[in-house]
Amino acid sequence: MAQRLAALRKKLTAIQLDGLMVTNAANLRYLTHFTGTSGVALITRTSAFFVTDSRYTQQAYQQVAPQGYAIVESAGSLFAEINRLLRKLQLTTLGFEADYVSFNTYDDLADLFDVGLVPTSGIVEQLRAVKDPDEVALIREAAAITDQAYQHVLTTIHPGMTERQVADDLDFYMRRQGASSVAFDTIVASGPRSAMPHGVATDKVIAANELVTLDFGCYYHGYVSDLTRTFAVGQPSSELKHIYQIVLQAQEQVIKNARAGLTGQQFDYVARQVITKAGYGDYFGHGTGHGIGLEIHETPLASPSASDTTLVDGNVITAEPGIYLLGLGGVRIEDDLLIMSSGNQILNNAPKHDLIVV
Ligand SMILES: [Mn+2]
Repeated sequence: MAQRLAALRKKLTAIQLDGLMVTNAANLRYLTHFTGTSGVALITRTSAFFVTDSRYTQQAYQQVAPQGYAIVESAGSLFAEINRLLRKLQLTTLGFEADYVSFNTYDDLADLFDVGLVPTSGIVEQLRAVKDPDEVALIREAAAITDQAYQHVLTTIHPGMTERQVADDLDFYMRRQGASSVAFDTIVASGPRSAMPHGVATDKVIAANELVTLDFGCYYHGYVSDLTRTFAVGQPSSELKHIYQIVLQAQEQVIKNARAGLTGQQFDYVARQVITKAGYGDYFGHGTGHGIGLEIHETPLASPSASDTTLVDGNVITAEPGIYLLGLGGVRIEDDLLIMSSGNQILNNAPKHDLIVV
């Protein structure tokens, strides 16, 4: 934590801010270890405060105080308490997280605070994009739980089950293995619904000879995993088998090439060119990858427009190309990669090398 605060203070100095007010829950957790829902951190170049209400005071002393924060319990508005601190500390410029402060809250803050409010964007997110070994270990564990859940579902899924039953089975299995919750609503998209990249599980009954795409993940001690596999329940059509092989090749090319120094655009292009050359470029509408960590979508992103993003050692990013054929079905294969200067490490080991038919 000392390292995180030191890195943040270096940024504050570079952009000439006296302090930063942090309100986003994931950023708060990253900087303070707080897991509650009501708190604001004020980090200056020399001090750190955490303001919360009485519901979380004890928790703040347990989680946040050991990280070097003075805990302040507020009886009323957390921002009023922050303002008292700003006066006491005689700050003149305060950064706030412009991406998460509503128009109305900004209005209130501008009235309440005596300091110059400076909108900032992505300061803590940039720090979060580079994972330390402890964070990688938690993502690895989240990925292992996800892999096990996939293996489990392959043994239980059968025609006649609904997508929702499969999702329940996956979700419950992950919690029994130590996950605190799912990372997002589990996607179970079967038959023609597999052409919907984000087809969250419905009451549709899974029929024989359909493709099924599962896209799911879990939280483990605050960190997420994100896994997608497409498999078949009985024999699907030859075109669907064909696109499986193309998506697999595209995803394997990404794994072969991903390393620090690549831009998000280049990372994306590795997959896109395989799919385009095979004639399915128009059926791959989303980006190839996104960072994961405390949140399911975070920095860095890999897409055709991500030319200003450069991957660095310690990023964890998904590799998830897909092909989606309206009315027929779709395929996506996704693993989580730890980016290193020499290449990458795959954090998942769920099988994918042949289309699995159950
Ligand atoms: Mn994903």
